[in-house]
Amino acid sequence: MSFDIEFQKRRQLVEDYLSQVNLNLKSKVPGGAKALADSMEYSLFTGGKRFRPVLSLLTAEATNVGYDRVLPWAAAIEMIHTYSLIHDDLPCMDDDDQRRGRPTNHRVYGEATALLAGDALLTQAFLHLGKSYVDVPYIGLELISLLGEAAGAAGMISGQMLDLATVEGARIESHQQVENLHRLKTGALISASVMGVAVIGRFPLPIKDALSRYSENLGLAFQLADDLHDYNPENPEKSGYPFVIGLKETQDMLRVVSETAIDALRPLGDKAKLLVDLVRYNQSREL
Ligand code: GRG
Repeated sequence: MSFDIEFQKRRQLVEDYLSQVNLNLKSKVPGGAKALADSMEYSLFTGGKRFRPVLSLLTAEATNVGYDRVLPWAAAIEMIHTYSLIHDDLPCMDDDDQRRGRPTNHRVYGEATALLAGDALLTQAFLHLGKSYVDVPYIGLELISLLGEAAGAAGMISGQMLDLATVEGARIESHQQVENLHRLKTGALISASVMGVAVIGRFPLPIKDALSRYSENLGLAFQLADDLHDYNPENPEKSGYPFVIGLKETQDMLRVVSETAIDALRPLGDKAKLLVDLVRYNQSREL
C-alpha cells in the first residue's frame, strides 16, 4: 500500500477523534458564546495535514502502544498547533488573509474572537490531557509538562519571538541561529508528538534516545522541506534556511538530517517502516 494511503487512513482516525472532542466541547460552550465554538471549529477542521497527530499514531504503531492511549495526546498536540496558526495569522503577527486556501480565522470571525479561539484551544489541550490520563496520573502529569515545555516559553513561543525579531530587522546570520529558531518554533512540537508516545509507553532509555534523535531530525527536516517548497528568490523569507545558509546547502542539509532520522530508528527494526516512509514523504514536499 502506498504511504499516502497509509497516511490518509491514520489521518481519518485523527479526524474522527477530533470530531468527537469538538462535539463534546461545543456542548459545554454557552449559547451566547456560539461564535467562539464556531471559530475554534473553523480552524480545527479546515484542511490541516494532521502531520503531528499522524506522527504520534505512527510512533505508537512502531512501539506497540495502542491508538486509544495515544489519540488524546495526538489531539492535544493538534489543538496547540491550530491555536499557534490562528495567532500567527493575526494582524499583530503576520497579518495574513489566507491560510490553507481559505480566509484566516480573524478575517471570518474578527480579531477578538480569533484571539479567544486560540486561547481556548490552548487551554483545551491541557484540559483534555488532564481528563484523558486521569487513570494514570503520573503519565498525565508528565505529558502536561512535556507539552508545556514544547509549546511555551522554552519552546514554540520563544521560536516565534526570535522570528518576530527578524521581521523587526534583526539579522540571522549563522547556521546555528537559524537552526535554533526553527528547533524551537517548529521542531519542539514535532519532537513532542513522538516523545509523548515514549512517555505513555514507559519505554526504556535506549528506545527513548532513538526516538529523540529521530524526532529532532525529523523536526528540522520538516522545516527545511517547507522552506524549500516556499522559497521565492525574489522575496526570500529572512528567517528561512535558503536565505541564511543558501539554497544548495539547504537541500544538502535536508538530505543529511533525513538520513540521520532514519538511521536513528535502527533499534526499532522493521516495525518502524512507516516512520521511515514519513521521512521520505517529507523529503518529497520540497518539490
Ligand atoms: C503565534 C504562539 C504563536 C506561535 C506561532 C508554529 C508557529 C508559531 C507559527 C506557524 C507559522 C509557520 C509557517 C511556521 C512554520 C512551521 C509550519 C510549516 C507550520 C505549518 O504546519 P503544517 O504544514 O500546517 O503542518 P497544516 O496547515 O498542515 O496544519
